[in-house]
Amino acid sequence: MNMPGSDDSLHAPVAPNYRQAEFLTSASKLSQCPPDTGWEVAFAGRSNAGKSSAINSLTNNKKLARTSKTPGRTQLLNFFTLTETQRLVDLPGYGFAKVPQAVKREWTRQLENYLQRRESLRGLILLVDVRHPMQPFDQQMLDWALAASMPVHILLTKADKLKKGPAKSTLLQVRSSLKAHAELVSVQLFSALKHTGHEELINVLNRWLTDSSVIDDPAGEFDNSAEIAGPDTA
Ligand SMILES: Nc1nc2c(ncn2[C@@H]2O[C@H](COP(=O)(O)OP(=O)(O)OP(=O)(O)O)[C@@H](O)[C@H]2O)c(=O)[nH]1
Ligand SMILES: [Mg+2]
Repeated sequence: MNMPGSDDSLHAPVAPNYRQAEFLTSASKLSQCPPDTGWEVAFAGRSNAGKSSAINSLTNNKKLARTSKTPGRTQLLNFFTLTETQRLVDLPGYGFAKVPQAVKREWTRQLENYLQRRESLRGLILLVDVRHPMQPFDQQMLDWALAASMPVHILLTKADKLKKGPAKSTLLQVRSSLKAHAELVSVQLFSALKHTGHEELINVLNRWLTDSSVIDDPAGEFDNSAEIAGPDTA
């Protein structure tokens, strides 16, 4: 066990250079994930929403995360290192169609496991197709995150598919519908194809990936699963 102050991972890191992202490992369940320390942000969303494309656009590396026209391309949790203590995670999409029910159920279970137990997870980037905003699955993910006090930043993706006016009005509509949760939830337009929306996204990622609040825990044992379990574990 690390003594407070004796471990570099207990010091808040500086904002990373996203272009230095490198593939670390894939996991099909929580036990296969890399050590749960440091700062991690996960990209979630329906299958085909553009999670892998967004990571590639952000890191300026077309080959980093595998993308596909076929929904369900990303079937594992894929981890990318930014620095020794900061990571991005490409999650499998939910709502994928062409896999057997049993496989679907197992993926959903592993995804939930990850979201509820991963202590280094600092926030969720939720990708939603701007043409079909906030479908039931998206709402479910958002509800889970809110219940867990997990910050969520919504990317309305494929913004290039709409004209500026309709894209902007979708943004305002979604933002207004989530006004009550403004402390935890933010929304922006994004296009991996046109590489637009990077600055706004990077601002959010930098904030989460350099969040020092966890370091204030004197024992260095901050546990965000406690927030999910309830106040009696605090
Ligand atoms: N026009 C446009 N197409 C996009 C954009 N982002 C992704 N796509 C396309 O959408 C499809 C799905 O993209 P992926 O990045 O593989 O989606 P994903 O969310 O990782 O999908 P799964 O791994 O199946 O969950 C691909 O054909 C991409 O080229 C975008 O911003 N604009
Ligand atoms: Mg993918």
